[in-house]
Amino acid sequence: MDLTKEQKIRLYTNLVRVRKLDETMVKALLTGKISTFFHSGEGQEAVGVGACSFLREDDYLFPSHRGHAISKTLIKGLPARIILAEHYGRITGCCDGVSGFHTCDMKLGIPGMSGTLGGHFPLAVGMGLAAQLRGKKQVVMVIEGEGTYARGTFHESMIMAATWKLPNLFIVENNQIMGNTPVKIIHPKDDFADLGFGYGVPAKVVDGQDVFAVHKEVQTAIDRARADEGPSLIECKTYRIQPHAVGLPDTLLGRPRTQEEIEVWRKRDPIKLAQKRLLKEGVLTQVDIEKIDGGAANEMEEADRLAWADPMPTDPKEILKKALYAE
Ligand SMILES: Cc1ncc(C[n+]2csc(CCOP(=O)(O)OP(=O)(O)O)c2C)c(N)n1
Repeated sequence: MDLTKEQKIRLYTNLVRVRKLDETMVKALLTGKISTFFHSGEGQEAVGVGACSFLREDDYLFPSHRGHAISKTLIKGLPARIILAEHYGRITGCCDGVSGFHTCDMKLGIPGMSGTLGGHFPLAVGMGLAAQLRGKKQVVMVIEGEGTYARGTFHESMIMAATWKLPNLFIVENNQIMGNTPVKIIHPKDDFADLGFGYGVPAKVVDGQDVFAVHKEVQTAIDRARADEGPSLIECKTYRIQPHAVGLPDTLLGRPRTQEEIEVWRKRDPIKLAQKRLLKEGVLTQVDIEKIDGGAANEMEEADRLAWADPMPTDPKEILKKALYAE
């Protein structure tokens, strides 16, 4: 189904919101306000935004560490102020079962992030089985980097999801680099989508810089899952603009990464691409674009202010009591 004008604007606005939140986090780090690390997702926003903008609240989402999941969790409803509070070590960021990098809020269908990459796959399939038994047509989405699709847990999970036609969606956020290793060295084929065919799972490759293309393929997969037709695999080709984590040396196999390649991908920035299309279609004007930009900037400034105003946790027992959950 074609997107309405409002839906297109929502996708565009979400891209801008995610970029501004990413920038807020990078700024806090580079100005020495926080001393953690951040795996920036700059340039990869269209994957999470395209995949998650129209999920239902009761759908489940298992995101990865890239961009500390903000292109997925912010879009599924986790407030920016909570995500920032977690990074700033504040109490609302680590209590009430809510946390940014660890991304858990069961009320929003975000069960948490696995620091052991690939730990999500079997959990997602378990939740897929639960969703199927519940019969409410919920879907369970996993979004992981391409490197993580080398884990055995993915293959074990695919067999079960495919055989039992579970409502799972496996999204490969292929940013071409795993840590400091180019993808070509860790995978024998050009397309990770090929991994689906061996399991009889429909699979597609999509331009991960094009939020509308990502949304279209993911929506088709969601519709299949809700119609009890089983899982799908979608590979989104994108590119990591920043180093693996902000502040780390930006190397590939021990050598500095070439700036030329980064510049080529910057030209296909997902926000610029979406902007160009929506201006051409007459969906947005330059004034609208500036308004959206200003709105997102205000949202993140306010979130930043509230996060810093939040108290630090003092009682470890209270944190443990609030941060653990069971369902
Ligand atoms: C099981 C496991 N192995 C290794 C790591 C260390 N590690 C953290 S991020 C990362 C790179 C993962 O690459 P990819 O899945 O492609 O995601 P990207 O960082 O490119 O977004 C690695 C190896 C980990 N967290 N878990």
